[in-house]
Amino acid sequence: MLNLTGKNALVTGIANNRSIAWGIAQQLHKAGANLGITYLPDERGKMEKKVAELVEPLNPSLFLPCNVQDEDQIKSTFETIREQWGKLDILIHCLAFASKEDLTGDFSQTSRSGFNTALEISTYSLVQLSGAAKPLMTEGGSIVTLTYLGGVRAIPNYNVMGVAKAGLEMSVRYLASELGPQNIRVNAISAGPIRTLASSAVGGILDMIHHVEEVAPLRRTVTQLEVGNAAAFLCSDLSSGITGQILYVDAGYEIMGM
Ligand code: NAD
Ligand code: 0WE
Repeated sequence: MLNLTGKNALVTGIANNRSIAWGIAQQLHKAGANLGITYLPDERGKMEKKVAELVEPLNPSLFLPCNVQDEDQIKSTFETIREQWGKLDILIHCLAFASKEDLTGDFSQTSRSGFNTALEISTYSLVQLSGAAKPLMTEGGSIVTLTYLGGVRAIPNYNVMGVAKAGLEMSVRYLASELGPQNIRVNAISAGPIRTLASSAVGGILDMIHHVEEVAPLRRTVTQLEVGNAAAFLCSDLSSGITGQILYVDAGYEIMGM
């Protein structure tokens, strides 16, 4: 059965109690995993305090700042894992960012810097974190990232994030191909729209959610905990034959043509 005891899991992307990464961390904890949590530090340390209070019940044995735009923070995160844990089994990549002005209006007007930022934070970070995790996954491992249908179809206003997710999904395949011989599996969960800090900042997200509630086979949206359950599955031996895949956790929305 689903059992992650003895597994060391690094979870990125928790900002608050609505984060998808929070749903994932709770389900990995429930399955018995030992957790390390990273957060995006700010100048005043507000995020550190907020996330620390939130995750306290999950007893993380590591709690570290990790801005993926900062090479040194990534280095020291994995250095600490090497010293404290010795090996890593699970990496959850659950972060994305594009500048707000690039998530509305004409895609053709995306600035060079906006394009670069979105792909650096949302796409390259998976490659970078996986490369850092590789030498620590000495007993095999599982890497899971979060993607969205807007990386496969043109969804209004998703714009540069769609390009970033297309790159992310292809990165999953190349990483799976490279890391498979070391028994490291790499998969993505394509989640349906969920109200989180990132999505709530997007105009029209409620209309999109209502559309999914009308059209998706299950006639509802999905929850962070449902995504967390799928992630726990992809991190466990129950999915030992699965790598390089995009698993839709979207109440079935993706299959519909109308
Ligand atoms: P969220 O705002 O809770 O999470 C986004 C996280 O990215 C935050 O924790 C933030 O701190 C982190 N982040 C941003 N820039 C960073 C940086 N430079 N370094 C480190 N961390 C950084 O929102 P969410 O909706 O839970 O998003 C998590 C993932 O799920 C993203 O990849 C998103 O694209 C994906 N996703 C979201 C939805 C949705 O509808 N909410 C649907 C499908 C996929
Ligand atoms: O991947 C996402 C959210 C990504 C995101 C959201 C923001 C808003 C705040 C990345 N960067 C930022 N930057 C900000 O300043 N989702 C899948 C949720 C989402 O975002 C959309 C969606 C959906 C769904 C944007 C446009 C249209 C639909």
